[in-house]
Amino acid sequence: MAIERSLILLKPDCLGGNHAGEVIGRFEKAGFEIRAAKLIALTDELLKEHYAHIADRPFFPEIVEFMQSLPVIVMTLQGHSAVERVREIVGVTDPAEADEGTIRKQFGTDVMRNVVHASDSVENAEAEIERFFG
Ligand code: FUP
Repeated sequence: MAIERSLILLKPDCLGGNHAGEVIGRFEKAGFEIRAAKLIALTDELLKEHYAHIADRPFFPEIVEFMQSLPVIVMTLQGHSAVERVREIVGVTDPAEADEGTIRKQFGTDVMRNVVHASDSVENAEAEIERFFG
């Protein structure tokens, strides 16, 4: 098992719902180490880069509005197979389809208000960490 890093965003519904402590606790209990963390307001430019793969979809303006509705916490987690294991803990994109016990199942509202972002590959994780932390 390789030691990997994953880039996590605690989205506005996470902070707005006062779930940040519990969500971070899930990651800590699973054995991940927090290597970096900060509270930021997401700019249009950052969102366009981060969501480049969905920037031309009709729902993108709504995502921008939501993601800018409150600050987000951006953090880097490190541990064994972090990319895959963090996404297991988070659950699939749509909370309604997420497994019982996952973060999105427990705290998510809908496909947009799904609590957290977590990197989907080692390559994307490294690019996202560079984007948010330089
Ligand atoms: P994920 O990797 O699980 O964050 O999912 P995606 O990269 O596919 O989607 C990015 C964000 O777009 C998700 F957080 C939710 C949002 N989204 C919608 O709001 N509607 C959709 O139909 C698909 C995605």
